[in-house]
Amino acid sequence: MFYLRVRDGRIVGVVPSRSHPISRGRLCLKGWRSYEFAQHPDRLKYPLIRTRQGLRRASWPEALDLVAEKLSEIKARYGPEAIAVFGSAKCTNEDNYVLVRFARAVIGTDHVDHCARLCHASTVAGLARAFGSGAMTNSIEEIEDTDLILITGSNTSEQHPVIASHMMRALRKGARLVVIDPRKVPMARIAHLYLSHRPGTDIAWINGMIYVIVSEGLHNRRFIEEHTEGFEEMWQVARQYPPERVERITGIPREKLVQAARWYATAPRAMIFYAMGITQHVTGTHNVFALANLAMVTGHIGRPGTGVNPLRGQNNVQGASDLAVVPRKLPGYQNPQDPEVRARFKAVWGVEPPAWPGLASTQVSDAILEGKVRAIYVMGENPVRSHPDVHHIEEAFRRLDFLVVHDIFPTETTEFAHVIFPATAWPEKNGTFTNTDRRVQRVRKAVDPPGEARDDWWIIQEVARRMGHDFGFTNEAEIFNEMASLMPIYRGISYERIEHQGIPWPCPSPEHPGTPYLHKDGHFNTPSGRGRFHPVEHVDPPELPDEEYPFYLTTGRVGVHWHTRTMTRRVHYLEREVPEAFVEISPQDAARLKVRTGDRVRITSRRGSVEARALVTDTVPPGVVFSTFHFGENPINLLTINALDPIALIPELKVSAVKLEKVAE
Ligand SMILES: Nc1nc2c(c(=O)[nH]1)N[C@H]1C(S)=C(S)[C@@H](COP(=O)(O)OP(=O)(O)OC[C@H]3O[C@@H](n4cnc5c(=O)[nH]c(N)nc54)[C@H](O)[C@@H]3O)O[C@H]1N2
Ligand SMILES: Nc1nc2c(c(=O)[nH]1)N[C@H]1C(S)=C(S)[C@@H](COP(=O)(O)OP(=O)(O)OC[C@H]3O[C@@H](n4cnc5c(=O)[nH]c(N)nc54)[C@H](O)[C@@H]3O)O[C@H]1N2
Ligand SMILES: [Mo]
Repeated sequence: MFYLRVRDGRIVGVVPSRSHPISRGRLCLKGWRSYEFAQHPDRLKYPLIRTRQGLRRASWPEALDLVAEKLSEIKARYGPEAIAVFGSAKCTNEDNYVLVRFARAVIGTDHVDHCARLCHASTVAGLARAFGSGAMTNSIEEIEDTDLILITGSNTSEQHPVIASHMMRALRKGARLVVIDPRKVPMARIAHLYLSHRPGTDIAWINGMIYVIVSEGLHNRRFIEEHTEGFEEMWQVARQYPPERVERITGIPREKLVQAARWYATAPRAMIFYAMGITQHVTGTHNVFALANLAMVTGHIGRPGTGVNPLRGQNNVQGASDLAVVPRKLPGYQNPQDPEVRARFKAVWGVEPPAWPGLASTQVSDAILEGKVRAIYVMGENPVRSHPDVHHIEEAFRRLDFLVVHDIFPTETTEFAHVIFPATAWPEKNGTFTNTDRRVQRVRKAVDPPGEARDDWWIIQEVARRMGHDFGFTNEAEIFNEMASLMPIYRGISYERIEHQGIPWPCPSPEHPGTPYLHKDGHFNTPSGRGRFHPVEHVDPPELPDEEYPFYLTTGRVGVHWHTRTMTRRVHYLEREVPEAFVEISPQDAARLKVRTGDRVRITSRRGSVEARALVTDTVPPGVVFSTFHFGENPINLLTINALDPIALIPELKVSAVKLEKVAE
């Protein structure tokens, strides 16, 4: 958390809050200067309408009228299921709540989704089934007092540097660090034990650890008996993963696997941390099940300093998920099929929310190409670069009858939009964000927005009013109160209570202090109150390297950039650090391909081709290359595969097969 220093209406600096329990006066690289993007001249300042000649400036009433008219027309002609709505993990809870009400009560569609689909959809699905709740089980404050930290599929020091600093504190107090990642990321370099595995083989090593733990009698029998169900079925599968077999599938030397298993099982307290390396696979939900199995086998859950802890992505992805910016849910993880829940929403919204199951954002492109979806309303996302298989999504977006986008900058997605609304950015907003450990906290307006930019919630409310629904909100506190009244997990939270410090949900009443860790003493939120084991088998990723495409491509991020770089490309010192698309290649492969750092290489998959500069490094093992999706002009997602996890509908962003060629300059 931090304060902004403002002089003459402009932000001139950042002061981190020392009293905040998580950040404690620390910020990541981007935190210090990222406000620069908000004052960049490229900001969208006026509503824009597309005409045959291109985009032209429009007045607010004109643009709002057009959107209301077009959406009403499409709804009348094709029904609400022809319209999809994408919310934003960059926007506040208040923005997202108004969007959810607009989608479900005004348009009447359940095709509502946001970037969590590409991110932690598998966490939410997996942990909800295993433990009854899809969030981090423990709090960041507990990290420093744990005895063992197991990190897998998370480049923590680059993507979650404030959390990494809590880990460093734990290490200084004597905790052990085990890192399991195909890439030797910075945390792997300081780990007590580092295991490098082939991308897409996580279930095998996790089952292998369970094999070692149970065969050596290191499991927690009492915890398993008293607090869980399904152990036997799970064990029947995990027992087929002895270390020799795991070594063949994953490439992890058996002694290292045994060592990791023993350390994890025998530590008095052990915490698991994971992120996209676990979730972004066609087996994403099964990967999460496997980690939940591992924690329950040892009883490392339900106490401080333990648990299964997905590191969340965007500043408000937890909040956007809580508010049901996802299909098949209502705010607060409530079931839209439940008549009692429906009645409560109807009492406030005036209409019942749709009961039919909507599409995930990753299914929308196909639905457009089949003529089922005709319009999309996007608030604060750049799907044309963040989704896999860019050719496919661009083809779909070109066919849309109508696309509305709110953003703060022109993006690859606004290029397809019929109407573009200029939104306020976070330094210009009031509201709340819910952070990765479920803490609902305030954000306050520090400066005025540029030009005629308006708050996201205001824009949606104005469209809704023109479609016959007056929400009547005059400020963010009113929105918060309505939303909290509908969500038992937020009910006890109010702006007054979080004036100085946030409160982690569940917080059911105004007297409740909030809940720093879930599943206390092994009481799970599942229907039976027990944690549920799930048997899971290793299966190969949908596309493996072969003769023609001999490399694994795994994709992700770097510390200085943010996603599709709409913001960080506009912060001078961040852009200077990494100004160009690059691809990490191992020294062995580089020697074979006669490529050196700085050479241009073409990366090609079955779906497309991009160029990038080679970066020769031992971060990647031979046979694996890594690149980021930060560079819209060299979109790595041209290469990735649009294959989905059947449960969570998250795409396989971490494994595709590619070939490399040196490009003559
Ligand atoms: N600087 C910066 N910070 C960010 C973001 C950003 O764009 N920039 N984005 C935020 C968001 S939305 C998110 S979701 C998080 C993401 O945070 P991370 O998940 O840490 O980020 P990724 O770069 O996607 O890296 C995933 C890790 O998975 C590893 N990996 C690849 N394949 C596999 C595999 O098959 N198995 C396993 N176990 N590991 C594998 C990679 O080597 C990498 O270390 O970061 C957040 N923080
Ligand atoms: N290959 C590959 N692809 C990936 C991933 C990967 O690891 N590999 N990771 C995936 C993950 S984890 C994620 S979370 C997604 C992210 O996918 P997206 O959310 O689509 O990507 P962003 O670039 O963060 O887009 C956010 C947009 O919101 C705008 N914006 C910022 N603040 C505001 C605001 O206050 N109001 C409005 N209206 N707009 C605002 C920004 O300018 C930007 O255009 O990408 C996914 N794509
Ligand atoms: Mo994410």
